[in-house]
Amino acid sequence: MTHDKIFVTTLGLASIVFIAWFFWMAKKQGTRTAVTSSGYQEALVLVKGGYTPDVIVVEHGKPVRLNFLREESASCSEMVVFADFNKSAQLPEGQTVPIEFLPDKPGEYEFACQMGMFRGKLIVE
Ligand SMILES: [Cu+2]
Repeated sequence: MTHDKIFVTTLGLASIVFIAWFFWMAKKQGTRTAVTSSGYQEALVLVKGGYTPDVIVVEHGKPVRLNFLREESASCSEMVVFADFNKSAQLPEGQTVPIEFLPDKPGEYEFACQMGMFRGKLIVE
């Protein structure tokens, strides 16, 4: 192999490793909420064929507000349920619906549509 070929091969391998690492990390870490001026840990969750983001990271002991925006008409996603927090809400299409609760214990909590087909995870640290 010439030096050029070695260089190109190395670069190609490096970018594959980087892309794999990037998506793996992004999936693992989830989306951290931002603390807004209202004192809530807030995040916008898009509802369209699933939840985006589907892994949300918050800190325990601080109130959380997740703003769900449903951008589809499929009946599957018309409700979101946080069973562990006894919270659920109807999600009319095109409207932002806030869900507020106080996560007081660290852990991992699932949220889902009423049939459990769409799933997301809340990680409380
Ligand atoms: Cu569903």
